[in-house]
Amino acid sequence: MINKVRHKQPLVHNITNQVVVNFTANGLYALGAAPVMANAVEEVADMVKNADALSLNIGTLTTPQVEAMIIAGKAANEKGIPVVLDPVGVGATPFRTEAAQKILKEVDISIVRGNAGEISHLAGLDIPMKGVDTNLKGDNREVALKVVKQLGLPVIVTGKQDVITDGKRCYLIDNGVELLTKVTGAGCLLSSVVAAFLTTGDDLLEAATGAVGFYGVASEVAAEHISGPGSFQIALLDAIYQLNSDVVKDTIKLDHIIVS
Ligand code: ATP
Ligand code: TZP
Ligand code: MG
Ligand code: MG
Repeated sequence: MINKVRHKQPLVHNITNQVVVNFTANGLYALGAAPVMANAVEEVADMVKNADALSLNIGTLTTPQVEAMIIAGKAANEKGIPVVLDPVGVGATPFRTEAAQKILKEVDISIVRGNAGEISHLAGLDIPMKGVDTNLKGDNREVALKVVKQLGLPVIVTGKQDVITDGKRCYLIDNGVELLTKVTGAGCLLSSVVAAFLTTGDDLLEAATGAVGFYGVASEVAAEHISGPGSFQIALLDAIYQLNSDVVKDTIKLDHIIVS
């Protein structure tokens, strides 16, 4: 899949938060994809016409941005390109929660990616949030399987263990390093990497799992020769750029369960 992404160089249209715009664009370039950031309600539908995937991220949401996401999402649905939703901090405020629900109602989302707290909130479970982070500890698999039923669409729950499920199949990935939680945008970039992988034409759940596994292995490579979060952030971009499929195959810690 990574070779397909690098060959295709898909254009990923991101409507994302102010914190991670630059990191997300650089991460997509490092991956071999092409980023574009466009937020204006006047242009998002036109931008989607050129895009291969759409990544929606509610991290620093405003009312016009919600409107732009819905316009872009509908245009993406019409075109038949994948749409990823990262519900950053959903549950932290009523505005975010209502906006996320509205986007889910109006747009056909291909897959949602978030931490366990965010994903739980989307499904109406009341989990304490600390800003955009969650203190929720426990089994991500349990959360994912509960939530996927309620939401009725595929989910990626990330954390120490990553769970990718559509309610029938469930992939578990145990790669990744804790330093990812000390770099802002590590999750947001992953959501856009998932969007890029969904353009390969592979089975959606397998493509999403490929993206999450690739990213986890890249983070492990990046963590090998760094001194802290600053150099790790740069090393992660370099690892995403350099990582080849053989290393991913040798390093990925992947498990697969059939749910039903
Ligand atoms: P948050 O908003 O809580 O920081 P996030 O949106 O940044 O969440 P994460 O859940 O941190 O997203 O996932 C981003 C990446 O970090 C994923 O690849 C995940 O596997 C990895 N990750 C998160 N926590 C850990 C951990 N404790 N150990 C190893 N990898 C982790
Ligand atoms: N505040 C609003 S959006 C954002 C912060 C800190 C970035 C969140 O990034 P991630 O990838 O969820 O850690
Ligand atoms: Mg994070
Ligand atoms: Mg996040």
